[in-house]
Amino acid sequence: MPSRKPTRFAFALGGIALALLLSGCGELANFGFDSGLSSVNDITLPLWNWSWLAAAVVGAFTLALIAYTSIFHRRKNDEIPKQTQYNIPVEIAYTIIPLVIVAVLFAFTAIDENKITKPQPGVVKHEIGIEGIQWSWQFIYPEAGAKAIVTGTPAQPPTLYLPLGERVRFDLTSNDVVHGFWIPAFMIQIQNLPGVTNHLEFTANKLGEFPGRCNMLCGRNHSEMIFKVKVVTPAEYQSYLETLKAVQS
Ligand SMILES: [Cu+2]
Repeated sequence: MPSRKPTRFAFALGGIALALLLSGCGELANFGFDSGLSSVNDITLPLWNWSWLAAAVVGAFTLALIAYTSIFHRRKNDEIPKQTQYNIPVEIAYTIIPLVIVAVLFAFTAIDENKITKPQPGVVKHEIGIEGIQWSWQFIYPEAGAKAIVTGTPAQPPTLYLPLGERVRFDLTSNDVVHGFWIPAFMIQIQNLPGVTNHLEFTANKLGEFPGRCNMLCGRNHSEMIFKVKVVTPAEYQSYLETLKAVQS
C-alpha cells in the first residue's frame, strides 16, 4: 500500500495548518493593520482582509489539486500512462478563472480608490504640502505663512504634524526624482512626481506617533528618507502652527 503514508502525512499537515490558523485568528484579524486609525484605512481594511481570504481559498484549492495528483497519481509501475496532448475544457477553465479573479480584485480596488481619492472640499480643514527631496522631506504649512517650511535631512528626519479628526489635504510634489510618500499604519501611499502635483485627502483618527518613509527607490540614500508622523489634538496643532509663524517673524 504505497499511497497510505503520504495520505496520512497530508492529513496531518492539513490538520496542523488548520489548528494554527484557528488558534491565531485573533492576531490574524486585519492581517497586520489596525482599524480606526484613519479615514483611508477604514476604507481599505475590508479590501485588504477579503483579498487575503480570497488568496487563502485559491492557495488551498491549488494545494489540494497538487496534493491529489501527487498522492493518487504516483508512478505505480513502468507502464507509460495515457498520453494527452491537450484538454480544451481544462485550458479554457484555467484561462477564464484567473481572469475573473483579477477582474473582481480590480473592480473592488477601483471602487475603494475612487472613494479614497474623491475630494471633499467642504470638509477639508487644512492644507499641507509634501515635497520629496533627495534624500529627505519638506513639509509646508501654508496656514502658518509662506515660509512655514520644515525641511528634514537624513541625520534629522522631519516630523509631520497632523490634527486629530480634521480632514487634511496633501499636495504632493518632488523637486528632483520620483519619491513615494508612505505612512504604513494609515495605509497611505502616493507618489511625489517632479513637475506634477498629486493630491490626497485624509483624516487621522488616533493620537500618537507613526513612522513614515519613501517607498520608491530614488537613489543612493533612499533608505534614509524616513520621517515621523505625530497626530495631535486640534488645539496642539494650532499651537504648532503658531510656533512655525513665530520662527518666521
Ligand atoms: Cu525617495
